[in-house]
Amino acid sequence: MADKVALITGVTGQDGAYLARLLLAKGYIVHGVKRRSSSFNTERIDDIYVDPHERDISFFLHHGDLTDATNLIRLVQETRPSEIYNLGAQSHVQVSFETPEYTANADALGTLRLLEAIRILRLEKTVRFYQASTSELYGKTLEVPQRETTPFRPCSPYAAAKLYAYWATVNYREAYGMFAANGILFNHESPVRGETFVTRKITRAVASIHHGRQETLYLGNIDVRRDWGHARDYVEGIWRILQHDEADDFVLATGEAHSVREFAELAFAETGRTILWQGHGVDEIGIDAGSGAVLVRIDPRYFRPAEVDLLVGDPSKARTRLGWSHVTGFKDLVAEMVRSDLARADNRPSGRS
Ligand code: NDP
Ligand code: GDR
Repeated sequence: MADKVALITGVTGQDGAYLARLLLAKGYIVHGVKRRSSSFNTERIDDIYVDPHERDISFFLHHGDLTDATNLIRLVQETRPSEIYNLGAQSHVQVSFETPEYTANADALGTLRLLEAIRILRLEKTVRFYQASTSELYGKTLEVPQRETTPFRPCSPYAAAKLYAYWATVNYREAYGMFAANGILFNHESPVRGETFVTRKITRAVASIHHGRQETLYLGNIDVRRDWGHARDYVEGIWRILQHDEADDFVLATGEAHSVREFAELAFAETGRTILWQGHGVDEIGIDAGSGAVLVRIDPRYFRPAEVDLLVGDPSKARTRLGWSHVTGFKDLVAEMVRSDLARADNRPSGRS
């Protein structure tokens, strides 16, 4: 197993950080691609980074960007990976409505550039390629739960870009015999989830309010339902997808849906708080704010131009063919995220989308 070499785009993100750890623990040499940034963006992987002057290093970082084709070709050429995990993306659905062209460039064309890099270097028979596809592809589909055969119906620039990447991956598999596989992953979270995704925004607010640094939390649509799992479990599934004997596409999900409202209520309950919901069409629940209840206001600024109401996955194929299923359930996920944010001393107020 000594010769397994992985190249991970998006290594500084939530999944990249969990996957790099998993692969290092399995004995891989891991090359991660990080973007140039004017401030540090490696917080999630600082503890596994080793000074390049040390000996016997297995984790390397390289500057790169999915919008830069020559850079990607050079990185693949220099690192000679046996497995490429394309996790890099502009991954925020709401932000994609504001930056649709950039999102298409990084998420759709970025995937194509990486696939082409493999082909240009004639590595299509030696490299295994993983594409970070998403339940957002299902968008407004009416089929519940969603599985690998469910028709896609994307409804954001992010999902449309990821749809292109999904089909490019399938096409390179069919056209060039490349081991190229999609993981269609439903929402997965963790204590290092990006701070502007709703789960982390809520758990950070629980901590800020508990420590007296914030009074009110503002949220958008709280009735949408998602299938939330833990990133730790999902990176194990990602790895298994590339170890399978044939390249294929797999849904990774828990099979359970919960609303944003439920997530928030459970999270605040961790610190013994109830919620007084206010604003924009929510039924104001008749409790006295003076009783220790937390004020959560609905703010239309967080509504999306088009919304996905319900996503819940059927992970049967991954269970039967990969032996994968989630370990951490919804309640434990919420509790772990709240505990982690309570323990962080540096919580700033949680206000952004
Ligand atoms: P994050 O937003 O936490 O991480 C995204 C990563 O991509 C970061 O490392 C980011 O760098 C990097 N990145 C952004 N733009 C570029 C670019 N132009 N070139 C190179 N790298 C770039 O996402 P997650 O870890 O949560 O998700 C990983 C992947 O899985 C993404 O592709 C996402 O769309 C997809 N996905 C995620 C799901 C989830 O629930 N988490 C579910 C389904 C799919 P920087 O740190 O500098 O911003
Ligand atoms: P999502 O995650 O769009 O599913 O994409 P996000 O946590 O941003 O939103 C989930 C749902 O919560 C609603 N919502 C809010 N969302 C945010 N961010 N902020 C709010 O204040 C708020 N209030 C309500 C949203 O409208 C939405 O319905 C994530 C990303 O990781 C993608 O990259 C990935 O592909 C999908 O999950 C699966």
